[in-house]
Amino acid sequence: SEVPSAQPGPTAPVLPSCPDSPPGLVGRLLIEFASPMTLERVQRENPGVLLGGRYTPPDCTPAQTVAVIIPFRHREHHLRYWLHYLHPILRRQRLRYGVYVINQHGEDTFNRAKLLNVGFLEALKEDPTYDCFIFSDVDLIPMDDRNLYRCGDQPRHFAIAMDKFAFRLPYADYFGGVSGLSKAQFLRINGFPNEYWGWGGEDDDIFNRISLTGMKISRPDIRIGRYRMIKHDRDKHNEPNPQRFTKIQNTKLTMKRDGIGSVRYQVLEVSRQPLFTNITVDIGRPP
Ligand code: UDH
Ligand code: NGS
Repeated sequence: SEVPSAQPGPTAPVLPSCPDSPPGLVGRLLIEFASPMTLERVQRENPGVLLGGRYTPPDCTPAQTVAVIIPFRHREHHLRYWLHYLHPILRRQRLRYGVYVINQHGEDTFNRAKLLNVGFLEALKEDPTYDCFIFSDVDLIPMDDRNLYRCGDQPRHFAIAMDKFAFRLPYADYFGGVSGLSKAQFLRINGFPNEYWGWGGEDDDIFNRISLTGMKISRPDIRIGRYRMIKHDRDKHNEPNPQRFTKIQNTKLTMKRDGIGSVRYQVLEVSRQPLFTNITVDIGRPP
C-alpha cells in the first residue's frame, strides 16, 4: 500500500517573475469615444477580470500589486470607456491590480484629493498587499500601452502629453491627471491634502509635497505618455477654488497636519462590481 507522503499533493506550479518589459504590448493605440459603450460588452471582452475589478496574470508573478484609484461622481459614461480601454492595457502590462472607484456621496463641493486619500486607505483595508497606487482621473485614456502603470523609486507622473495640451506638459511642475506613488512614497508625503474643495491646485500641492520631501518626479518619454481626454462640460459643484493660489504657497506648513494622517470620512457602501470596486463615501463639506 501507498505510504502517505510528507509532500502535499499536486502543487500549483511556481510561476516565473513577470518580465520588466512585458511581451505582447502593442504600442500606440487608437482611442475614440464615438461608439457607445456598455458594461456588458466590457465584461464580455474581459473574462479574466475577477469580481471587484481584480486581475492577476496567469503566467507570471508580478513584483508589485497595484491599486488603481479613480475619484468619481456622476461620470458613469466616462467610466465605461475607462474600463473598456484600461482593463486590456493593464492585463497586457502583466499587472496584478484592482480598480477602486471612490464615489463622493451627495452634492456638496467635490474634493478630488480627499477622495484619493480615501482610496488609498480603503484599498489597503481590502488587500494589505497593495504596494503601488495609481491615481487616475476617470476621463483620461493612455494612447500607448508602453506607459506602464507601475511604481518606481520616485513618484511617477503618467499623463504628460494630453491631447488638450497639444501633447505637451502645460507647465514644468504639472502633476495632474494620472500619477503613481508607492505606499512608502505616499506615506512619506503624508498622503494628499484634504482641504482643497472644488477645482484646482490639489495636484500642485502634491507636487510640492514631493519636492519638499526631497523626491523627484519621474516621467515616461513624451512620445509614450500620450493621453486622450474625454471631452466634457464643467461639472456642477466643482467650481474653481478661489483659495487655491494661497494654499499652494503654504504646503510646507500644512502638509504636516493635513494629509493621510488626518483624513476623516464615512464609508456608506462598498460594492464589488464585475469590473471595479465601488466605494461610496461621505467626505463632508467645506468648512
Ligand atoms: N470628477 C468627477 N465628478 C465631478 C468632478 C470631478 O468624477 O463632478 C473626477 C473625475 O475623475 C475627473 C477628475 O475628478 O476626471 C478631475 O476633475 P475635472 O474633470 O473637473 O478636471 P478637468 O480639468 O475639468 O478635467 C475641469 C473643467 C473643464 C471644463 C471644460 C469645458 N470645456
Ligand atoms: C493649473 C491648476 C491645476 C490644474 C492645471 C491644468 O492652473 O490644478 O492648471 O488645468 N492649478 C491651480 O489652479 C493652482 S486644466 O487645464 O486641466 O483645466 O491641474
